[in-house]
Amino acid sequence: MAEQDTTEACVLPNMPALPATPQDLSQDIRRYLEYHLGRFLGCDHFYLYESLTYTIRDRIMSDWRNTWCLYKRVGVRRAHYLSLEYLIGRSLGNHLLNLDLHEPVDKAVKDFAISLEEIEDTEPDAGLGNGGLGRLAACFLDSCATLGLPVTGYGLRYEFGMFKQHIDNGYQVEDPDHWMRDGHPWEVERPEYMQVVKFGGRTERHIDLQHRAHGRWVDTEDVVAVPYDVPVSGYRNKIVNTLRLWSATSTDAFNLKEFNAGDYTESVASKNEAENITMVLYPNDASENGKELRLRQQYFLTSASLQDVFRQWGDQPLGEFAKYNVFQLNDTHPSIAVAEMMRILLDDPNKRLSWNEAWAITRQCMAYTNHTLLPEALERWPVRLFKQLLPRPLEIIYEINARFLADVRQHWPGDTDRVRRMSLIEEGPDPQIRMAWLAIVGSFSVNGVAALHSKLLTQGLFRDFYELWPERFNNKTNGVTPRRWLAMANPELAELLSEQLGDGWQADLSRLSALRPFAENDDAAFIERWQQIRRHNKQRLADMVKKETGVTFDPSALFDVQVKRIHEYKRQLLNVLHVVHLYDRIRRGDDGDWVNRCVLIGGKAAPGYQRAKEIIKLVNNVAGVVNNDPAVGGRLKVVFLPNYDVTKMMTICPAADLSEQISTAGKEASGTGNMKFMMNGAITIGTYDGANIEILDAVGEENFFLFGLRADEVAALRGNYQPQQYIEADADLAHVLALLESDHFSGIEPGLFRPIIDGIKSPDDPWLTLADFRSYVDAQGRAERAWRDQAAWVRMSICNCAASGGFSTDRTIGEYNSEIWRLEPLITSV
Ligand code: 26W
Repeated sequence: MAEQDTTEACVLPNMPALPATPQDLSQDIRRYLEYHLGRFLGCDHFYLYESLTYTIRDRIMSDWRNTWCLYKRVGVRRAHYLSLEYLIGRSLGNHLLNLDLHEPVDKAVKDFAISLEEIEDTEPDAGLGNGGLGRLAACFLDSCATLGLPVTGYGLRYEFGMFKQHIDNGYQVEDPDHWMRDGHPWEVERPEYMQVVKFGGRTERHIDLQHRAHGRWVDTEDVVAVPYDVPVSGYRNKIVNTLRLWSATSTDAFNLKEFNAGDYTESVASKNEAENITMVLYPNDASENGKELRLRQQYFLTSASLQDVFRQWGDQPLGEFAKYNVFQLNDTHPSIAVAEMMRILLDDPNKRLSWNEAWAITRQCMAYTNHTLLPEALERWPVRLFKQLLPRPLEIIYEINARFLADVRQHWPGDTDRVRRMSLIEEGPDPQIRMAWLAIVGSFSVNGVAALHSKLLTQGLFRDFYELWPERFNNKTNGVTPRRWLAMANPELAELLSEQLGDGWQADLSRLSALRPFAENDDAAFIERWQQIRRHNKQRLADMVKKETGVTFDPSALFDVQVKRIHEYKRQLLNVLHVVHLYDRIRRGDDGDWVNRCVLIGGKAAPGYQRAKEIIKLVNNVAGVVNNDPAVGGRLKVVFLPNYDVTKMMTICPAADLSEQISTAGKEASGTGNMKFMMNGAITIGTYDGANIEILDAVGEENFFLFGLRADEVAALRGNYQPQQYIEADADLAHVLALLESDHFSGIEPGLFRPIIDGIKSPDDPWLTLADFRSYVDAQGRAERAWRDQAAWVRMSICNCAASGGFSTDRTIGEYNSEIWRLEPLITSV
C-alpha cells in the first residue's frame, strides 16, 4: 500500500460526532452484534463486549481524527514516549468515564438483558507490562491526553502479555496470557505506515556522489513493523491521543527470496523468527540476562518508532527537528534510540548529516528516566551480541564513546580510573555496553522518579556524570491517574467527592485538600458516609477473596494489604514475620485488646526468580495454618491472592485500611501502589523510602505509620550487620524464627523454608530484614491502637485522601512538560 499521511484526512470536511442516546447506542450494538459479528442475543458475553466496544470506538473516532489534525498543524512541538511496557488493564470503563457515556450505555445494554458491569467483566486486561514502570506509562498517557498535550506513546504489541498466575499446592504456576485471542477491538491496524527494521548483516564505509562519507549496513535480515493504534482519550476534553504499538512480521521480499529458491519451509520458518520479536513480554521486572530476543525487541521498538517520527517529519529542514520533537526514554530499555537516531541522521541518503550536526540534534531531543537503583536491574549488553545483531549501531556507539571519553580526559586530565568508570564499554573478558551511560550521554535530561531516588542517583550510581553535567539531572516524582484509581475504582467515594467538592476534582486533584476540614471538624454525617463507603468497598474485596481463595474476610476487621511484584527488596518476608508474630501471640495467649485483622498479599514472581517463588509458597503455607487453626478463631486471616493485576487492584485499593510499603530504605525508586492506596483513604505503614517520604510529608507523621532504618543508616549498617544480635535482643523475633524453624508451617516437607530462614539470618542479607523487625512490629502496634479508636482512624483516612492531590500524574506530567518537554497544550472546543 502506498505510504500516505493523515494530513490528507485533515483537509476533508469535519467528521461529525455520532449521536449517543441510549437508543442510538442500543441500535449500533445490535447492528455490530448481528450484522458485523454474526452473533445473536444469548451469545457469549464477549461478543456483546466487542459490539459495545466498536460502538464506543465509533464515538471516539471523530475526536481522534481532530486531535491528530491538531498535531499535524505547522509548528506543533510533540513528545514521543518510548516504552517497552504499557500496563493498561481494561479500557471500556475508562473511555465511558472520559466520554461521559456511562449513563446512556448503562441504559442501552438493558435491551440485551445484561448489566454493563457484566459486559465490562469480559474485557481482558491488556497486561503489556510487568509492574510499576509499565503502569506508570499507562497513567502518563492518560494524563497527557487529559492535559491536552501532543504526546504519542510508542510500544510493542505483544501477542502474549504478562503471564497469568495460578497457585498449585502453594506454588506459583505461570499460564500464558493470550489476551488478544478473541481479537482486540480497540485497535486500528495501519499497515500503510509500516516500517522496515534491520538486523544482522555487516557494515561498509561509503563515499557518496557529494563526497559525504557514511556507513552502510548491508546483507541485513529485515523485519517489518506494522503499527496498531490504540486511542487514549482525555477526561471530557475531546482530546484523543494515540498509543502506537508495533507488531513484527517478516518482509515479503525476504520470504520471497527463499520461497523462490524452493525452500518453502525455510521461508515459513523465517517468518516465524521475525514474528517472534513481538510474541511475548519478558516477565522480569528487575534482572535481565542478556537474552538476544529482548535486545531485538528493544531495537525493533526504537527503530520503528524513530523511523515513524522521521516519516512524519518528511522533508522539513533537519535543523528544526529538535525544536519540534522530544523523546522520553522509559528506563534504558529503549536507550539504543541514541545510536539509532544518529544512524538515521548519518546514513539515510536523504539526510547524511555530519557527525556534529547529527549529535547536536540527537542530544537536544532525548530525555531519559531512570526507575531503579538495583544494580542487577541496570542493563548491560555484551558487545559480541551487538556485533552480531546490530553492527552499525555498535560502530556508532564506539564513536560516541571515543568522543565522549576525549571530553572526560580533557575535564579530568590523568584520571584514568574515572575514564574507565565512565566508559560506555565495560571492559573485561566479555565486554559490555552500559545502556544507562549511553542514555545519559545522549540526553539533555536525566530524571529519577521520587525525591530520594533522584538524590541517590546523583550521589551514587550517576555521580561521575552529575559532576560533569549537573544541569542535566532532575526529579519527577511519580503519580497515578485519579480517573482510573479514584473515579473508576471507587465510584461511591467519587460521588461523595462530587457532592462535597463539586465536579472537577477528577482533573484537578489538588481540590481534595478541601476534605480536610471534614476530618478536623468531626463532621458526623460526612464521617458516617465515609465509613459506609469503605465498608461497601471492603465487602466487595471480601467477595473477591472468597471467590478466589475460599477464605472469608470479615469487613469489620482491619484490612492489611501488600500487593506488588514479589521481590526481596520489597520485603514481603518482613510482612510474613509480622503475621507469624501475631499468630504466635494468639498461641501464647498474649491476645488482650486484640484487633481482628485480614492480611492480603498478592503479586507475581519472575518465573526464574527462585527465592521469590519460595516466598509465595511460604505465604500460602502460613495462610493455610493460620486460617485453619481453631485457636485463632478467625481473629487473624491470611491470603495470598492469585494473579494480582490492574483490574484486581481496582477492587483492592479502595478496600485497604493499611497499605504496606515496607521496602529496605533506598531500594524502592518510588512506588505507585502507595499512592493509589493513599488516594482511596488507606493509611500507610512504611519505611522512609521512595515516594513514601513525600506521602509522609504531605499527610503528616500523625497520619502515617513510619518505621525502620533510613537509607543512610542502611548503608552504614551494611558490612557490619549482625542479625544474630537482633534475635538475641528480641524474644518476639526469636519466637517467630523458632516457629518457622520448627517446621510448623512446613510439617509435611521438613526444611522446606530453610533457604529463606538462612537468608534472613545471614549477615549478608542485603535487605536487612531482621534489623527492621522490632520497629515494624511497634509500628503495627501503633496501627492497632489507632484502629481501636475508629473515629480517629476515619479522620486519618480522610486526611490521607485529602493530602493525596499531589500524587496525580496530572501534576507529574505538568512537571515533565514545563521542565523537559515544553509542549503547548492543544486547545479544543469542549
Ligand atoms: C531489565 C528488565 C527490567 C525491567 C523492568 C529492569 C527494570 C525494570 C523496571 C525498572 C522495574 C520497575 O517497574 N521499576 C519501578 O518503576 C516504578 C515507576 O517508576 C517505581 O515506582 C518503582 O519503585 C520501581 O521499582
